Amino acid sequence: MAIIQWFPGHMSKARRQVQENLKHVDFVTILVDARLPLSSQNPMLTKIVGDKPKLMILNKADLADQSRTKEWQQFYESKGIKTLAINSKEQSTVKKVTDAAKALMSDKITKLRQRGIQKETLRTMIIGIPNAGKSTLMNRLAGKKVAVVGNKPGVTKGQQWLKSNKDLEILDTPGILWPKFEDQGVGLKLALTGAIKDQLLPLDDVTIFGINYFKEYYPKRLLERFKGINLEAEAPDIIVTMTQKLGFRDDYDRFYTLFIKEVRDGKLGTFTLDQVEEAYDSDNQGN
Ligand SMILES: Nc1nc2c(ncn2[C@@H]2O[C@H](COP(=O)(O)OP(=O)(O)O)[C@@H](O)[C@H]2O)c(=O)[nH]1
Ligand SMILES: [Mg+2]
Repeated sequence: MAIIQWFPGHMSKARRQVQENLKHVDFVTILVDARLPLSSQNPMLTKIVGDKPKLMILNKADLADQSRTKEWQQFYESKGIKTLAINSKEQSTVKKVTDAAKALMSDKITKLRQRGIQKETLRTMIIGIPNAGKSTLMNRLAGKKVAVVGNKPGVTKGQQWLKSNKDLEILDTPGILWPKFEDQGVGLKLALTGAIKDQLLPLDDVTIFGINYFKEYYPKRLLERFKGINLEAEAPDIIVTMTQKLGFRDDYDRFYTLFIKEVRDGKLGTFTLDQVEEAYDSDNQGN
């Protein structure tokens, strides 16, 4: 498999921008994809964010395996990081995020009050890797179309605060950070969920990874969607059989595209690609 060439040349600039903006906020909202709470994080996140209070939002929770999401929340909460699992497309998100922000900052608010300072509005900035849902969440919180939703960073205007309500304001420029890129396994997870461009990894590798993953963790879903497959067979054989059964003859690309799209759209059900054990493993390695 070719080495991944998606290391953005402007990483240190992105990091500086985030750190500059951090000065203006009370807490930072770290947005990750609930299907990959670990792989969709920036590898230097802790260094970049420093000791700013953090709210970790596991976004796209509607697409993720609920029990895994709970495990991930417990993992981060046990490390003292406040978490929230949401679907940014839902209206209820506004109250959930506002309440979490107030809970996160309650000590600080109390301390300020004791000094006679009434802190009305909490300010945050949203940071995350591309496609984590930053624009969607910002639009939802601001209650109007403000940020460009899609795979590309929005057009940057002069810095402004988007008012969510009297309690919460969001910096209009999200912090866009790069994902981990050293690890092929992480690359495949990012590719399968659509976090990185499809051109970056071969579609057959992504499909084989996806089939093997579903074979191991969600075999029934594979059987339900692709009736008559032999779960004992190797992924490439499954691909050949399915491509033929679907009437695509030997157009394997057509099958890869269909499979990847259906996985991303949740047609094979909710799933999570990162396991909490992987985080413990990397902890033990001192990373
Ligand atoms: N199902 C689901 N899709 C979401 C959610 N949040 C964002 N998306 C989708 O994810 C894609 C990327 O979102 P976007 O806001 O452009 O990500 P950004 O690159 O971080 O700004 C879009 O297709 C959104 O509709 C969510 O909570 N649930
Ligand atoms: Mg965006």
